[in-house]
Parts: sequence; structure tokens; C-alpha cells
Amino acid sequence: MNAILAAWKMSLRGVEKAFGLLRTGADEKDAIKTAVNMVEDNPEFSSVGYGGLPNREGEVELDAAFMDGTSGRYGALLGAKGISNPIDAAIELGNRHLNCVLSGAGAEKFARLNGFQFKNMLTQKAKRSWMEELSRIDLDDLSSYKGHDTVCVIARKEKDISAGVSTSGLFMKEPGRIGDSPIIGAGLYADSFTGAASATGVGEDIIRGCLSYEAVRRMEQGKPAGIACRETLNAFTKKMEAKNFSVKSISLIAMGIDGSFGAATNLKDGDFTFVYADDNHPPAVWTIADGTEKLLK
Ligand code: SD4
Repeated sequence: MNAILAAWKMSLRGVEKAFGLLRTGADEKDAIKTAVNMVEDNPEFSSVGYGGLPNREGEVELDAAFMDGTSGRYGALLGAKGISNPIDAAIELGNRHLNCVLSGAGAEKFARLNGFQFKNMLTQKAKRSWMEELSRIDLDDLSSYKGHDTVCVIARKEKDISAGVSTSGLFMKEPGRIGDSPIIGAGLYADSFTGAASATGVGEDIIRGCLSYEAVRRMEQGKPAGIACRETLNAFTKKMEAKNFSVKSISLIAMGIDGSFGAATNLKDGDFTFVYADDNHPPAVWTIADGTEKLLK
């Protein structure tokens, strides 16, 4: 079975291309790279790669990670600047056993030494948004700004399932702030025995719940992907409420080796979108409404 699941409708073009490659022989790692690269390279998407919105000092800091569910390998880069395609460097880091998670200057040095391309990731448009926002926002109230969405891609080739994520993180974050996206178990988790999950939304809250790991753990107990996502999000929200902690925006996607796929969100109906394709479903945009997955008309 070939399948791809990706967060947010901005992933559609990338998933279409990646799914075509998957069906004609590419492995799931190449499919993830292709789908994520198309979002990273598109300056219209203000949350990922080139054109991503900067931190409060006007610098674009990038987080990316890749986890191979068959080998258990994982690579991540945190708060790196200027790397054109952070997911490529994360995939490369995943080939290492040690030193597979690098931050800041170390991550940039690794990318340079390994021949990855660099460019100024701050577009004029992103700079203008930053300048406008600087005069307006309450810096103590960081939340997931509209249109600020991480690209999360899960791909399956026969029995192999992997996951990759890439983001410029929350707009106006503090320099050095790291979200869930590159953190194993939080922003992504993949285990080909069971399935994979990935998260988008306010990273600080996703990290608190280790939500991607938790969704995969629930699938391991026999839950289909969508139910595992909903149970994970509901249980976490309830537990945090009992601690007088109110969680912000969170959305989860998951795919099981049993063929299931699904998502959960605490955004309002229709606001969270995802893209899915497999051998029986052509690439299409889905959403969550009335608590379940629905094809977006
Ligand atoms: C972060 N989870 O840096 C990312 C941002 C995101 O939708 O996914 N926004 O916290």
C-alpha cells in the first residue's frame, strides 16, 4: 500500500507530486522530502521555509525533523537559520546514530559541510508582516497565528511508515524558542509496526502532552488512527483542565499500518485541513467537522 497524509491544505500540490513518485517507485522518505520541499520552497506559505514569518527580532528560525518508522532513526535541526530546505538536512541527520539532533550554529555548520543550500529566508512580504505585527501584538500572548501552520507529512510505502515536519515556528517567537515540530514524540513519531502521528499548533502545549507518541501508543493498543488522535487530544485536554491549564490550538494527524488514517483538532469545524492519498483515494483535502474526518467539498 502507498499512502500519504499531510497537515493543512497547503500540502496538496506537494502530496500530489510525492504520491505520483511513491507509485512509480520512490520510497516513503523521498515522498516526504518531495512533499515538504514544495511547501518549504513556496514563499506564499508563511509558516514554513522560504517566506516563513520571523521571530520577534526579524530572523527566520527553522525547525525540522524526520523519523524513519522502520529503522527507528530520527534526525532534527532546531532553530537553524538560512538553510533552504531544512527537511533535507533533518533526513541526512537521521542517518546518524549520535549527534542526530543539532541546534543553531551547529546545525548550520552541519548543513554547510554536507553541501546543503543556503539563502536569505526572509522575504520582503514576511518582513513587512513582522514590522506591522511588532507595533500591534502583545508579546506575552503568543498563539498560533492564522496561516501559521507547520507542514507535517506521513508517508507509507508497503510496510514502511515515516514522518517529516518543517516549520518556521510561531510568528514572533523569542529567539531560540523551539516548538514541538522537531521534538520526537511531540511533533512527530513513526513506528512501522504500528503507524505514525504528527502534530501542528501551539508547540509548547503539544510538547507537554508528548502527543504524537501518545497517538501512536493508542494505535498500538488497537485503536484506528482517527480514534487514537481524538482520544489523545481529549484525554490531554481534560487532564490539563484538571490542572487549571487551558490548552491552545492543537491538531493531530495519524496513519496506521492497519490502513486507517485520521485527525483530530480543537479548532472549530472546517478550520483544520489535511490532505490524504492512497491507492484507492486520489489526493484530496479533508477537514474535521462534527468530530470526524470529512472530504472538503
Ligand atoms: C510550533 N507547532 O512551532 C509549531 C507551529 C505550528 O500551526 O504548527 N503552527 O509550535
